[in-house]
Amino acid sequence: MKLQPVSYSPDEAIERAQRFAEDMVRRRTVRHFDSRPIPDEVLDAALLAAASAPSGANRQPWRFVVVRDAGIKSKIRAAAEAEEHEFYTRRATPEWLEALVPFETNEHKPFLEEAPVLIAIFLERYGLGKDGKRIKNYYTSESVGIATGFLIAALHHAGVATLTHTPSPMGFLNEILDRPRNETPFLLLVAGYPSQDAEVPDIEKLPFDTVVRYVG
Ligand code: IYR
Repeated sequence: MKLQPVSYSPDEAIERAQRFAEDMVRRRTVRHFDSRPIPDEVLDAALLAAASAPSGANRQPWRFVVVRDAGIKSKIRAAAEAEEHEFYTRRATPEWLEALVPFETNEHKPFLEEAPVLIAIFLERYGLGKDGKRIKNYYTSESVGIATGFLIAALHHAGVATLTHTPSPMGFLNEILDRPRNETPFLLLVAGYPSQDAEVPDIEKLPFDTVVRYVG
């Protein structure tokens, strides 16, 4: 089918690109949320944007499970904190713990109950045909990573802060959220509004010319 192209004049393109970048560079990962709810329409629109991401062979191997129920959030918190306890006391190497010092993280994850919304993002490793036959998916981590990026950007655009949380392993999410075996938890996105006293670590992004190189 014919593409319906979007086209901007160079001036418009520059304006749009710069406005978008200005908005995106203001994004900060937040770890302290208040309980103010996110409007359903904001969540729906952000998820629609996320689900429009490109994916290997258009298999769309992402599934988003939105959790707002206090009982389910508390189960997730308990299971995540059990894994985090193992991480901080046994699994993490001294080098890894050292790298985490600026973030002041520990095994306690109150945000999993305080934030109004948890979005558990699952990666569908393979599809299942009607006869139970496995249908191969392609570039699943790349695809789900891109969709997650779209989701974080869309929520940020609407003023919603997020935390990309990855308790490891996250198998408990399959049990608590009753997801099938062909889905692997990819990431737990905590979403909401920063609490009044929210602080963020004093960290910086790398200089532009370290991360970008124009050749030719
Ligand atoms: N999952 C742990 C540890 C952790 C690891 C990285 I890499 C971070 O950038 C932040 C935390 C936790 O959530 O505390």
